[in-house]
Amino acid sequence: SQRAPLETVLMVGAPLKSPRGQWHPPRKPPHVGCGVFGGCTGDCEGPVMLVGDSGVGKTCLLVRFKDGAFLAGSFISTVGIDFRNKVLTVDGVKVKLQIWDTAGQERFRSVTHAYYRDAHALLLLYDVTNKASFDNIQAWLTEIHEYAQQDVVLMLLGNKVDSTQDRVVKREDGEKLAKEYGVPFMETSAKSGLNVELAFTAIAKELKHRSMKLPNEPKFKLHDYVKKEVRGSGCCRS
Ligand SMILES: Nc1nc2c(ncn2[C@@H]2O[C@H](COP(=O)(O)OP(=O)(O)OP(=O)(O)O)[C@@H](O)[C@H]2O)c(=O)[nH]1
Ligand SMILES: [Mg+2]
Repeated sequence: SQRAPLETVLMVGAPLKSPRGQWHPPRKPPHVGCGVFGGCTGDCEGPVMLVGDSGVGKTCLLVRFKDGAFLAGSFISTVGIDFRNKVLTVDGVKVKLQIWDTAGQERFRSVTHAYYRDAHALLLLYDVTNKASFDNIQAWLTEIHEYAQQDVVLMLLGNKVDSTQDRVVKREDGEKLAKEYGVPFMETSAKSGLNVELAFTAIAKELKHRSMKLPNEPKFKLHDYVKKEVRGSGCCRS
């Protein structure tokens, strides 16, 4: 039978506060391979977690990747966290990615904190039409440093590059920030689909490589791969 498109774990209206007034994180999904949240069994990679300010396009990026569609219309802010799986083929091998779509709103921050530790990869997003979302990247990186595993795979994404008229963050600014922190970077559009598949494929390749640990295979270099494969949004980049 078909699953509902959004496997919302924390339902709207569910009590978010414990009697003591503290945030009540939803129960974590079982670790990769347990098969409860969408049938990931065996060679499942991830979890890959999407983080960044509210409205930067995390859910839309995931929907574009998962279903090849753009969620136009009114903005439905994520409550708590959503989980989705997607199978993709990496170097001829089928890889199941488990993806966690977090809520960017401040009031869910402690929910997000509870999930960092189990994430194998993080896609950190800002919105190129929203300067504040870009300025907040440093704070997100501080948080990631505090809560995530030290060897977590991290990538910075500047989303909504289709909105050329409203762009306020230049590609060079994103590149500079990413370089400063030593993380791979690309610009994306959930609307046009630019680089969406690539972002997840790059992560999947890195995770697959790490999990297989083949001694004779040359090390996969995420930075180099992204640099080689990334496409620009402008008219004149090749
Ligand atoms: N033009 C354009 N709009 C986008 C793009 N991605 C998302 N949007 C719009 O931005 C708004 C927010 O998108 P969401 O994906 O729901 O944002 P989010 O990051 O999941 O927000 P939270 O769930 O609150 O954390 C929606 O109105 C989307 O239609 C994009 O690539 N281009
Ligand atoms: Mg969302």
